[in-house]
Amino acid sequence: MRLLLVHPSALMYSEIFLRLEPLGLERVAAAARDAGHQVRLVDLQVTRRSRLDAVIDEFAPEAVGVSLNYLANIPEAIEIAQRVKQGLPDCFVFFGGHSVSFVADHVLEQAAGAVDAVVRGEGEPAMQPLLEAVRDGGLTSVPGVVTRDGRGPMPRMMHGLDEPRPARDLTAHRRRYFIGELEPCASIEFTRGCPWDCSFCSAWTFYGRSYRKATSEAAADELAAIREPNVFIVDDVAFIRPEHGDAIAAELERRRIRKQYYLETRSDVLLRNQEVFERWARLGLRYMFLGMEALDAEGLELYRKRIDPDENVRALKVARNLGINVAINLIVDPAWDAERFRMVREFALSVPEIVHLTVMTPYPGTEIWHTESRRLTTLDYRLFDIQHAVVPTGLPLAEFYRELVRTQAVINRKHLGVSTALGAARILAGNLARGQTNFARMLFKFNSVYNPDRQVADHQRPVRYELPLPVRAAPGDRRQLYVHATPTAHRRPTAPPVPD
Ligand code: B12
Ligand code: SF4
Repeated sequence: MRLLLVHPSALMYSEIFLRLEPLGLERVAAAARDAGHQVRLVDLQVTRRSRLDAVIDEFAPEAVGVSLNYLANIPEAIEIAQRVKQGLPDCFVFFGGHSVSFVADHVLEQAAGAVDAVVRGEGEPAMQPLLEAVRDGGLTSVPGVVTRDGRGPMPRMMHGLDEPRPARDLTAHRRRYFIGELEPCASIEFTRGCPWDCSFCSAWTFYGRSYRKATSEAAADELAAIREPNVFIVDDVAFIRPEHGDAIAAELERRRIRKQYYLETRSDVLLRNQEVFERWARLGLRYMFLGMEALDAEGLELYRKRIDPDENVRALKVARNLGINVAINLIVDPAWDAERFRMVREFALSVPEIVHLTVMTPYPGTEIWHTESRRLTTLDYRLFDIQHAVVPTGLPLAEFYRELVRTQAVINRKHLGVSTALGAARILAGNLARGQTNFARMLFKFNSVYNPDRQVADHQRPVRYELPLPVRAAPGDRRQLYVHATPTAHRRPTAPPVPD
């Protein structure tokens, strides 16, 4: 069967800092190819929409799958589905990915026939049975599949991560993937899932707090096959298990593989497993993203981060000593007043780290979706990108965005200040010499994208597609939030103990 897989456009507010390959979609593509299908992939993060239209016309796909990790992409995905059906009414159109797994029935209704099915959960195991069922019938017996006529059994998780290897050969324009100065940059997955349970996050509900690892041999084989000099490790929390990080490092040392790395982790994991991060710093670990989320104990408790402010401060010191650049994330509570923004600006200017701000947003699949949702001021999918306020703001909305953007601008200027610019100039010159322009564009694009008037105007746009109104979940059994069936053999098999 001819299968076309599509990743929607980048969300504007994140495109400035990074744009990365659609790793999940590449794995789905590999699973379909292993099952004998002919597969093409179009990533609209780096390809014009007109190119997608051309591929649809030339390739005449029999099935089209769209990746929906991000809620804010749902309206665009529905429009793509409509476009496909207009030209190819018999083509089977399906959606899959993180976010759509939590709102599958609703999206099928909204698409009004343009989408034939949503695949919930991990896509790899679904591809072979799904495409067989498209040809032979029996869609509603495929695990994870939801159609307007019924749904298959709950999706099951894969046992390991080693196979299939992402079909990186299907992504064109790979030079356009970057994160900060690391360009071009590929992505890799060493582990999947997270054993913690933060209240604002859906990573743990999607994977049911399970935690699976690639073998060190497979991880090293994959890294050896990656052509880019830079690699973003997509794991939710890197190196939870130090022996796993060490085993991969040992393979890389043995094979003399050297690249520059960017990863995400938690302060407590860094403090506990300093040696493994030190070893990776020697192997090329340059950047680390720490989701600190709040500066005070009260905020950390509210988000159920299970970390105290002192651990965060100590983790920053450790990272500095290791020579790793750190980006910190802080969650902006829409209730903040001007004084609170001022304090955050003061903090951001007092530390050498890069500080990112994201606005607290209840997403389907998170606990706060059920507790905060009665306060939602909008159901416009496009505003659920953690750069807009979707619950009431303490300040008038326009003033809230002015404070938010002012704070982001102060932080941005700090990093583009004279000394940084001098340091950046060397990197910039090197990247430009290699024909890499993403970092250069990032340095100059900030003011055109981050603009309070534009953010307020985003709330005034006519809304065609809205999120479903959340149902209040019964307190108690949080497993009701899980996407996959969780057989006992799969539940947190190797995760460290995390208090319930
Ligand atoms: C790596 C990552 C990124 C990377 C790379 C994104 C990319 N290009 O793919 C970067 C750093 C760029 C990023 C950015 C953002 N991210 Co992000 N990201 C992740 C993270 C940690 C892992 C995703 C990943 O690569 N996993 C590994 C691959 C193999 O799995 P996968 O992509 O999920 O794909 C599997 C399934 O989803 C499914 N699948 C996926 N696509 C398809 C398609 C079909 C047809 C089918 C059948 C199945 C299928 O099958 C795949 C294989 O099993 C997730 C959290 C998580 N654990 O999922 C958050 C997450 C997806 N991100 C999130 C957010 C909020 C963002 C940002 C908005 C943050 C910001 N401040 O701007 C931006 C927006 C980016 C954009 N689109 O412009 C949220 C999504 C919230 C939501 N409900 O919309 C998540 C869930 C994190 C969270 N804790 O809440 N992100
Ligand atoms: S530790 Fe990170 S990935 Fe895990 S639940 Fe918390 S925010 Fe999500």
